Amino acid sequence: MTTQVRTRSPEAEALDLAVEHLRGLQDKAGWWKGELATNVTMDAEDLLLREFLGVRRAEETARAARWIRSQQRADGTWATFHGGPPDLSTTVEAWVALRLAGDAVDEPHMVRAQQWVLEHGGLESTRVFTRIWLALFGLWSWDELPDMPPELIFLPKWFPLNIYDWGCWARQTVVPLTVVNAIRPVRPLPFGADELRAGLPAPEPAAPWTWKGAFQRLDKGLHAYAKRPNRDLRRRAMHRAAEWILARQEDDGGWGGIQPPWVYSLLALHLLGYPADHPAMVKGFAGLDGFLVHESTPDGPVRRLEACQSPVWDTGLAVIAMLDAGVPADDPDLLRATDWLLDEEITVKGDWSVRRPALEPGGWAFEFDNDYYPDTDDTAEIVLGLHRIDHDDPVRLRAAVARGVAWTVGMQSRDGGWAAFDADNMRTLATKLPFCDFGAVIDPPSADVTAHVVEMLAAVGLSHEKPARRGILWLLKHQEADGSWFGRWGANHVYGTGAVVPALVAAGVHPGSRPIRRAVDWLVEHQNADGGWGEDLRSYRDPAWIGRGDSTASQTAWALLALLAAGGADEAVDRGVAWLLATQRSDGGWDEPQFTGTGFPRDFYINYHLYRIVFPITALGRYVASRS
Ligand code: R04
Repeated sequence: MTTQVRTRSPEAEALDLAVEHLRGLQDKAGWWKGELATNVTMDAEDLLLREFLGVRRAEETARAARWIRSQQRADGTWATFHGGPPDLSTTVEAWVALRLAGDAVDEPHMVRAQQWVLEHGGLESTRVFTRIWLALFGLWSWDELPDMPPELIFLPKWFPLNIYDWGCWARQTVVPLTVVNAIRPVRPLPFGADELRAGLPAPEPAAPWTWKGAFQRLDKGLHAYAKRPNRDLRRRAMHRAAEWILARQEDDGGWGGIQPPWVYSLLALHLLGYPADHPAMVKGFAGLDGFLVHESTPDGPVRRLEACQSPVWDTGLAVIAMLDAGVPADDPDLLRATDWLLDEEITVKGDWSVRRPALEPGGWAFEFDNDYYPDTDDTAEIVLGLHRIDHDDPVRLRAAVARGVAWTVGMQSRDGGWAAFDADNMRTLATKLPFCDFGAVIDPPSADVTAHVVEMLAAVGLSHEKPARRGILWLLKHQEADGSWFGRWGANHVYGTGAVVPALVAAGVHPGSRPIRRAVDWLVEHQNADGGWGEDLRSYRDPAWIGRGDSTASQTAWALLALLAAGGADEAVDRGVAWLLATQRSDGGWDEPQFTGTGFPRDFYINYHLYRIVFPITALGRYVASRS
């Protein structure tokens, strides 16, 4: 008789290796933070800001320019995501930044960019933000930009287009830009940008009975008013805007923890006369430096700017991943993460309280220091992790979890869904403004966020209460005709479906029910021949790409999370897991050049560098647990 030695499965081995890799990425203070990569408009605008303020230095210019050049493709263009189509506004901003760095118009890489821009509409066809940057240097006329007056800040919170009808990121961007726009500064450069003008005539105005046409006519009126505004009203509006901006500066010196409001707020304060040594300005610039990533390359050192940082989000996802991998609930690394997260709890009111004045603060934000903008998505993930932790101060932990849950419940929108940062932020009027030609401008409920919240409510035993039930109904109502769910903050239907199915099952929806089976069928139909899943970001603009794209580690994991929660589809699951094992690197991680995070559908995308490790660990962990 022979004794059987039970060897560990290859899946369990892969999981261990991945967990060790993840442990190695944790900061001593307890948090995880992967780089949040976006596109070169961050770096171009950084150089333009410093040029405008007269503080641009040669060495940082050289490093940023080196990075921008390294991202140019063979056709001379820049994209907004890895492998994406050329983007006109990004290419124009990169070209101007490289001119600033001293690249000559007739160097081959500049000619290629210029040629492509001219063939695709020129400066005239770029987004409003790009043309604002050009106007600051006299490369575009302020007269040919949509007007946005600072008096906007006086609109009461019930009036259409008031700033609290805008998504928090758009609100924080537009308030400082109204100040810039009222001052219309021009600081000429030693070069022009006429090389990029295609000579196109201004587009025909839209018909007056459409929203677009009506707003174009309103814009004409605003331009006329801007020439002779009521001086007293304007002065008070500028003063109010400055106060509003200063009241929202965070401890890290930034605004909302994201680059555009940060940069435009510094610009506005500067134009309002705040000197470079004013504490708000000093703090603002120092904090922005914390968003720089430095790297050495064969061509020399580079620097690039993160649009935003994700420590709370990444730490929450890493905690969940470790727990799903079977790491004990009192593991020292998990306890360090827990202590750090407990200290990050939001204890003050923010802009969200304008729509929910009676609601007590609680929950978590995305970043180190953005206390005025907690979000329900982060709060849901943090609670999903924390409530499973075996902490030596369980009273403190349970109280923080309870406050997070209560805050999130209070943030439910009136249609039963949840949005990320605000409740009831679904008036679409702002989206029709000529000024708003880029990104999302409002923050309505989405399937991915609602799913995370429903999953959290189920985890803390509240799935039978009214908020969760309304959330479940919201999700069922928003299932797409093909059986999937849309992904607002991750790419795309694979993310949405990967979030919703586990949430619905956790909340008690029967795995054999029709909505779940239709979602499973959709995932199985969209599995790649290699066993993985992938969905290209082009899917936001072109439905032909929905559910299609090269397999990636994070998207394969999302699909697996749904299939494992639903049960069945064993063959698809095994092939997906096999893909993860086959593509794992020897150090336990995965490569993922593809962007699988969404800032704004169609316009702004994110490569979260930790997604490639945390989601495969969660998926492998749940797989191993389900098969043992
Ligand atoms: C993944 C879900 C967590 N949570 C979303 C957080 C996303 C963090 O990354 C960004 C958020 C951003 N907001 N607004 C911008 C932005 C960029 C990010 C933004 C970008 C360009 C311009 C204006 C704003 F990287 Br112009 C909220 C739900």
